[in-house]
Order: sequence, then structure tokens, then C-alpha cells
Amino acid sequence: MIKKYRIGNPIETDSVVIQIDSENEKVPYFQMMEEKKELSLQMEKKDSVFGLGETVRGINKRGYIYTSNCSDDPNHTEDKRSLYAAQNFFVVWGQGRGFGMYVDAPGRVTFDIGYTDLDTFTISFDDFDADLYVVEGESIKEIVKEFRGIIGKSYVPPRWAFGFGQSRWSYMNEQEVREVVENYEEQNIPIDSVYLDIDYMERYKDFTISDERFPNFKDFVKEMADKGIHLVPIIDAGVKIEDGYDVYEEGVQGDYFCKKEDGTNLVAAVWPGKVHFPDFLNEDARRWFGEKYKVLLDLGIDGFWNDMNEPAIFYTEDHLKEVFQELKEYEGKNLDIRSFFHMQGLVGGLANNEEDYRRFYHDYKGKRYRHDKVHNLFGYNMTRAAGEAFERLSPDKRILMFSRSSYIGMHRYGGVWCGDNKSWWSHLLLNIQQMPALNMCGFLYSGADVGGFGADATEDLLMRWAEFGIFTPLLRNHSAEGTRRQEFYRFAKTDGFKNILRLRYALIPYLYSEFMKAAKNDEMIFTPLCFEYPEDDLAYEVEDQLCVGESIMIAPVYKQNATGRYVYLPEQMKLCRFRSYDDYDVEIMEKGHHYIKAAMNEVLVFIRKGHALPLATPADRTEKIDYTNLKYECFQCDQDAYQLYMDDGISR
Ligand code: MIG
Repeated sequence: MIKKYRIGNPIETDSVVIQIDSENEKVPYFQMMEEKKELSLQMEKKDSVFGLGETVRGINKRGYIYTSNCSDDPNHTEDKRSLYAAQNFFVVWGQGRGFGMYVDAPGRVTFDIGYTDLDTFTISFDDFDADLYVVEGESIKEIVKEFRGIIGKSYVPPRWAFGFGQSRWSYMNEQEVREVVENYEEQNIPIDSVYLDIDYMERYKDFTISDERFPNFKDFVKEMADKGIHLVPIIDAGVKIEDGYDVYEEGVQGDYFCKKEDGTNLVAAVWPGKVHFPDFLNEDARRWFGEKYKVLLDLGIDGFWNDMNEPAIFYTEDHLKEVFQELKEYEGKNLDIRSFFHMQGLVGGLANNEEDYRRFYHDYKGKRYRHDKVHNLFGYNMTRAAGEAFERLSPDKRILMFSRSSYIGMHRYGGVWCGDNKSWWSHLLLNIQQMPALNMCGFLYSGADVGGFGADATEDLLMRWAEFGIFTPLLRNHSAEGTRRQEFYRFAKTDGFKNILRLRYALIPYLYSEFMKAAKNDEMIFTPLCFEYPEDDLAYEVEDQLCVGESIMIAPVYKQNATGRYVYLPEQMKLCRFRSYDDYDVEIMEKGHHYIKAAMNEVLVFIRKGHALPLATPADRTEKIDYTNLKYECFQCDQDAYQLYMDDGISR
């Protein structure tokens, strides 16, 4: 059961698609403190808090403070309060009861979940305007399902997007891309896509192709398609200011860009230097920008990733001017400690500056809003622009789309990747812990950069990460400019990588089935153990094992030099220790704690009682997998216990 409560005069976000009338009663559970713009809840000792989507820290969010304020921050350390997303749905659960709440407010919202006081959960608002949806249910899973029922169905990608994708910032030309594909083919490692980062464009201009680097782009896309390889270009939020550039000129003419207070277009800077930002919140601008993807669709492209859409801002023209002014005053002076740090802060504070988010406006649903009031809707609406356009431009064929920034509602138009993580063991664990929270908020097609984006990956980290990544719908190896190259074929243990990737392809019939069932039934793919075994107190403390779909539980190894790990089994399960899809040992394990060996190339999969896991013979491309010849690994049932979902993998 869901009830809606309105505080103040909230700005519509289009995240909820079901019309619900708001109650006249007080908000339940939380105490409202009007003057402080706060809601506050006394938590019970045993209450856990789950959700909030893509954030730092563990599965149980209790004990820290999180701010929904979409941020381009490449340092996902424990002390951060905001990452790229604003996904304001959570569940409080303890002692066999609880509730869910969705805080629908597009501005900044802070969730202090036991940070100030361990037993107090306080939600505070910049503006005290919000729609609150309170969700009741018999279990956490039921609450999540109820909530998902009001926000609309999750985005479904084409099936080939369940294949492996190799990425790098950037493959600089046709030849580099060819070499990647050739290397994968030579090593017999399956692959379905190669990602194109910003350098495929002409001077970082959206919807252009560099003539120099990709002189025959259309032919090249075809050449790759003939090999079964999809090229997936990046699209950035900022449109370069350059005379003669059609997107810029159309945007100016159509009045599609974000404006400053004085009505002129905001000038900010990102990759291309100075840019304007399309006003994605505006329906006309959204339609116009969405239509631009056609340029690439017409060249044979069928997948995209939307980046820098928090939006990331290197600087605004106005702010930069002010900073130069101030710096002049420092020239020739003897800088003491305070003035030195202040001066340093002037320059260091240019990027993603809070004040800049108050310098421009949106024309949204017939009204003008200052950006910071609707900040968290920007990336969402960029991806919505694309998603709505794809429905018009590609009515029969699904298009791959995922975004860096997001808000609930965007899950209908695309997936997400978790942004600029690092090649750190702690970020492998973070990836594991983010998946269920993303699913709760409707984001099913998701994953993180396998191997880590920033910093240098090591072979063992990459292998362990791949061993988890093969379970995430989006499986992409991506890394930053200047870091160690981390394509799987570059390391000595290529056989290990090959077998792990081939195991992924063996699992695709299962993963795709579980994905489609979750999308159709508003369910999760990744669940923490306590969602499945709510009666088991110990299950609430397990933060490094997940159930993946109905049949299996996984226990990834995420520690350097580990040759195994401790695993908690809430009930008897059947362990399959995979070295490859057809080389694995099997053991029935009793309920309780175990230390389980897992050599560097071994993947631990536990089959749950009464469930079956289909396994295909791997192919080098997703669409070549033979569905007629599946083998089933069963535990106390036969293969009929499993309902396989099948479709053509491409039509909508
Ligand atoms: O400021 O396009 O998260 O995946 O490789 C960096 C370059 C901009 C950030 C994305 C990352 C991408 C990078 N982009």
C-alpha cells in the first residue's frame, strides 16, 4: 500500500507515473519540524536502512550521511556524501516490520542516517517542498515491488548489451579499435562491443565524427557490425560554442540552451572549451536534442553512453572572470597562510562550483526555475531526451543507453554506470554493495567500470573484479587516460580471463531471463541476503554476498592475495566452484559459516534449494549463443523448476 504526503509546493519530476492523491493526515513514522525543514525518525536498535541507490559505503546505510546532489566527483572515498546520482528511495526495516519512503524532490536533500546521532534518522531539505510516498508491505522485497509499481517499468536494453564491452578513454582511431577486436578474437575471449570515448568526435563536438581519426566512419561501423561488434559512442552534455557547428547554431536559433538571469545563454566550459548546456528540462529542447542522435543512428550506431550530465562544469565564463580579478590583487604580495589557501581555493574551486549552479535557469513546464532548485533532474532529462527520441527513431529496435547522472524516473529510459571509480580493492566491494540499492530504485541495467577507471589496475584485481562483473548486466572494462592499459588480453593469465568471460556467456540465458523477469515484475536482480532470508538475524550483517536472480547466491573474492573467503550460508546450498563453464567442482554445503577456497581463477556460485541454473555453451558473441542446448545445474529439483525467458533480444 502506498500513500502520498505533500510538503509545501513541490516541483514535479515525472518520476512517479501513477496518479495518487495526497493524504491530509500527518506524515507517518517521521516527525516534522517545519522551521528546521526536517523530518526525523527515532530508529530502533535493530533497524537497518537500505536503498538510496548509487552512494558510498555499505548495503545497510545506517551510520552515515548522504546528500542527493548529483556530483562529478571522481574520488569515491568513504567521506563523500554525494556521487553522480540522486535516488531518494529507502526502506527502514527491523524486527520483522518496516516501511519504504520515496522523497520526490529535485533539489538538495540530505539523509542523516545515524551520523549526528546513531539512533536518529533525519531528512533535511534545502527547500521544504516534496512529495513523500510511504510504502507499506510484509517484506522488504514486497515494499520495493510496490514502490517500483508507481515509477514505471525499467529500461530494457538489447540483448547484445549483456555481452562484454571493452572501453578506454580513448581508442584514438579505427586501427586501435580493430586491434582491440583482433586481440580478443585471437585469445578466444568473447566480446560484443567497443566503446568510443570523447576523441572520436571532432574537437569534442557532440554528434560529429573526427575525419582524421575515423575517415570512413559509416564503413567502419559496418565493418565492425559484420564481425558482430557494436561501437558505442559517448555523448557529452555540453554543446561546443563554434560558428558553423550546426548543433550550436540550431540550439541558439531554437532557444534551446540554459539562460542566465539576464536572458543570455550561459557560457560554461567542459572538454570542448566553451559550451552551452541544452535545457533538457524543456520539452522542446529535449525533443530537439534527442533528434540529434539520429545522426549516429543513421551511421549504424545502436548504443550510447551519456556523460558529464550532472552537469560537470570546468568553469563558467563569469566565475572565471571574477577569479582572475581577485587573483590580480594577490600579485606581488607576500602571501601568508590564509591568503595562500584562499588563493589556491579560488582556482581549485572553479570546477563544479555550487555558485555556478545558481547562475542559470530552466524553462520547465511553463515556469522558470533556477538550476539548483532542479539540479538533480538534469542528467535524467538528458537521457530522457535520448530515450524518447529512440522510441520515435527506432520504434522496432531497442537501443543501448546508459548515463552517468540519474534521478528516479530515468530508469525508464536508460541504465547507469557508476562513474569514475578507481582500481582499488575497496571499489570492487563498493561495486558489489551498490548493485542492490540501484535495483531498488529501478536501475536494473547497471554496472561499474570493471578493473577500475582511475589509477593502475593489477592483474589480480582485474581478475577478481571480472569474477564479480560477469554477473552485472552491464559488463564493461573501462579505464582512464594515463592509467595502465587493462584490456584482458594484456595480462599473462589470459586463460583465466578467457574462462571467466566465457562463463559470463554461459550465464547469459540465465542473466537475461532474470533481467527480463525483474523488469516485467518490478523486481530486483541483486538482493542482499536479508531480503531473501528476513528471519535470519545473521543475514543482516552480510555485506559482501548477494543473491543474483532466483537461483543463485554469489560470494565474490575482493581482497588482495586471498585464496578463499568466509561465506555465510543462511541455508543448505550447492556450491559450484567454476574454473570455466564446463570445469567446476560441486559440493553440498550446510547452513552456517564456512571458509571456502577460491583460487585466483575460480568463481564461487551457490545454487539455492529448489532452484536450477541454466548454462549455455559459450559463443564469441551474445547472439550466437545456442539456446536449444542448455545444461542445468540443479539443487533438489529438476530443470523444469526454472522458467527460462526467451525473445528475439532486440524488438521493443
Ligand atoms: O572528466 O570522457 O566518467 O568514463 O572516460 C572525464 C572521458 C570525462 C568521465 C567519464 C569517463 C570518461 C571520461 N569522462
